[in-house]
Amino acid sequence: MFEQRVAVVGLTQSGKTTFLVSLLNHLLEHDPDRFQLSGEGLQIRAGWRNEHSDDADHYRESRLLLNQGKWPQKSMDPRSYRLWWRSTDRNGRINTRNKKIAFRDIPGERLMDVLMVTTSSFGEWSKAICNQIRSDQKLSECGAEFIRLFDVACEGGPQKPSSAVAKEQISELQIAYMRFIGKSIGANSPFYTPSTVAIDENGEYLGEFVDKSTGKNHTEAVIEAIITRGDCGLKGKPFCPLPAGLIATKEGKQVTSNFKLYRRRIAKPSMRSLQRCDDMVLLVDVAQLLTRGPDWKNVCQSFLEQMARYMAEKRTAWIMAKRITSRLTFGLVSPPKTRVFVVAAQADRIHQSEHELLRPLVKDVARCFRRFDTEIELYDEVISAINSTVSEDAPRWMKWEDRKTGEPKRGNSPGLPGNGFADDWKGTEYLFPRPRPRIPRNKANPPEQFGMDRLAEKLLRLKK
Ligand SMILES: Nc1nc2c(ncn2[C@@H]2O[C@H](COP(=O)(O)OP(=O)(O)OP(=O)(O)O)[C@@H](O)[C@H]2O)c(=O)[nH]1
Ligand SMILES: [Mg+2]
Repeated sequence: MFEQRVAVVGLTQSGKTTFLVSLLNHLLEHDPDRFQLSGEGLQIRAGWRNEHSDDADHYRESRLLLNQGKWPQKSMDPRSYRLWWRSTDRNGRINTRNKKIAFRDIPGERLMDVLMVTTSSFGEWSKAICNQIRSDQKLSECGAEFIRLFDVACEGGPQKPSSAVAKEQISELQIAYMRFIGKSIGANSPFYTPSTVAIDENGEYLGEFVDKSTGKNHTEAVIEAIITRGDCGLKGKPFCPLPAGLIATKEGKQVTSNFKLYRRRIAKPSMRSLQRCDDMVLLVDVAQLLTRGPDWKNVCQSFLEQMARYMAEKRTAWIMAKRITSRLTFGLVSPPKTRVFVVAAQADRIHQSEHELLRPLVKDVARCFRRFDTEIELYDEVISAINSTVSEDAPRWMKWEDRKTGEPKRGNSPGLPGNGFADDWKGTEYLFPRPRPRIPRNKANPPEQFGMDRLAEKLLRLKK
């Protein structure tokens, strides 16, 4: 039986795991009044394909955390949630035969490795990373030392330096690159690749190694943790961007093989699961985006651009066969498109009266996908997986419970820009609530949501 594969992607903390926990909860315990699908009375019956899998256990643990007023934990490993489902009418008559669906959740950090699969060699990746650093104001501030050393190493031209010089230059560049990543993390930029710097190959999280007791500022503590852990690649096999002259040396070849091993073991498996999906749900936390400002948005956008290009390049045998058929039939049979749902997530952090203003903002962030309209079908949605605030009638006043203390709070949510991102937008002018999850007293009931039912309807192709 055909399995529908859905990849749920987005930067770290965009709300992927929470989205899936809520969606799975609504599908597994479907209540047509809380989750209305395609007209009245349509009922979903769904279950795990393997009740005892690690992934099913992970879902149950995350759901339990919600009951305790806590959000799901940060993801460290990729997960696949595999369900069967069918729909019935209000009298229990079966509408559809059993179908299979698999949802894929990847830690947001791994997406940052996308450049490793969209470039064809270590040299090309090195150039792409340097261009990325040079082209962004914040990144070029964080990476000034690295770029200076890179340019010095380039001055030698394409001829190989001596072995001793190459060794010294590579080790200086490696340290400078790790310092650059530390500064970038400290400056809240989402740019860090290889992503093992943040989550190593065994799923250990950098945050746990950052020693806050040393009296150093946060960025220095992050840099120290990165350099001590040395996880700029696989354990004991570090790499960083190198100029062509150094790549050609014996030492540079060793770094190239570290890069290739990383690409094979970490970057390709994560990214390939995206390329193989039938549908993609791309979550954008607009509240976070507005708060972080234009530098952050620029970095996000250039990564989305890479992802869009990668998705459009699908090369699975089936699609290739369809492409050939399409040519032979003069386009009468067209190859299937990947559906990409660009979602303004966590919309409950923004006053209800402003939700429609989220749409032009996410459209802007994901506009690069529009360029690939022969391969990608694009939708935009506004959702909250767990509606945890109450919007009052008074303009933009909201109520919620504090994320840490649970104390009741009331505040005025900042107004969203009316015509997309403004030219003079800095980020500092925005601050949105960070509530604790609001869960029904009756713990068997799935959480209140909005927009997820509309999205599920399209995802499951229930709407005629
Ligand atoms: N108000 C509100 N906050 C949400 C919602 N979904 C997620 N959040 C917030 O976003 C945080 C991150 O959510 P996750 O689901 O863990 O994010 P993720 O995308 O899986 O993050 P990684 O695992 O790091 O890739 C949560 O701890 C919540 O604070 C939502 O529907 N409403
Ligand atoms: Mg997660």
